Amino acid sequence: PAESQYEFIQVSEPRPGVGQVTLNRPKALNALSTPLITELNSALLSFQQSPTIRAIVLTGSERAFAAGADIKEMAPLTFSKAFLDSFIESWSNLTFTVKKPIIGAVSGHALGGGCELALMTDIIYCTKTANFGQPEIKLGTIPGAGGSQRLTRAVGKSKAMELILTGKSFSGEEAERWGVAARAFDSYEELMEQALKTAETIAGYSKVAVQAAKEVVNKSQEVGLRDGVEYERRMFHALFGSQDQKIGMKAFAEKGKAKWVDE
Ligand code: CO8
Repeated sequence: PAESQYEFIQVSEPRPGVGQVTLNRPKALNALSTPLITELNSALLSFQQSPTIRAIVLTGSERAFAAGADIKEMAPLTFSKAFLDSFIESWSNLTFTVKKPIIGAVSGHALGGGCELALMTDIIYCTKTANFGQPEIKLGTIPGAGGSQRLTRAVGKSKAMELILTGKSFSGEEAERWGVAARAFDSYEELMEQALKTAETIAGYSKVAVQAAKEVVNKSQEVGLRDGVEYERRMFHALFGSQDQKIGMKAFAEKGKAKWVDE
């Protein structure tokens, strides 16, 4: 879609096969209002449907990935309205309907819903000074977009309890050390360069294998070990039915470079 159709985000294709969504609501530090989330979902869906995009980078600005759900929008919300409109439910589209890998490139604030949005991405890269946290407790509420579940899976119960019950934030350096982020970088420029580079690497592999890999890793977050391993094995078996498996292994044997057909 044309960039101009969006008010709160920007979309681009900065590298071959790589789609980038940049949250762009600078006056509110990318606070995640419903219109912003609607645009984000629409952009991700069009990347999902695009035949050329193979990996996605989701980022904000140097100052803020996103400073949370829009507090001004939430302040007057009632239980019945939130419940009946399934407030926040559409956020999960990112995790449950996008099969292409998403790299979250986090600089600055990633608080509340912003931290949760980052946790929904497949790989988090951040700056060492990034400011992650779940400060909802300070507002008289709790994480509502998966933070209590995903952060706990990432850092373990005791640390997650401490973070969620105190609202204390943690740095990008800590995020890397605790395994929340895959890597933390010294500068914003380096962060973006490395995020795009990794996305480009992934975009260079077979679409079928990449999306199967994402699916099996995600399965590990949902089911027990035995079921997960079995699911992985079935998917592994299934990939012998793909042409790209034949192409990849033949190229290795012939010391050539695989030319994927995505079938
Ligand atoms: N919502 C709405 N507006 C915001 C938000 C937000 N989350 N964060 C910042 N802004 C606005 C500020 O109001 C300010 O606007 P204005 O200029 O009109 O006053 C502008 O952005 C700039 O912010 P500051 O002047 O405060 O900038 P500072 O650099 O001084 O401070 C902070 C930056 C520390 C990030 C500070 O803005 C802050 O504490 N923000 C709120 C962080 C927060 O509490 N986030 C959690 C929100 S709750 C949440 O996400 C609930 C999730 C549960 C449901 C699932 C998601 C909906």
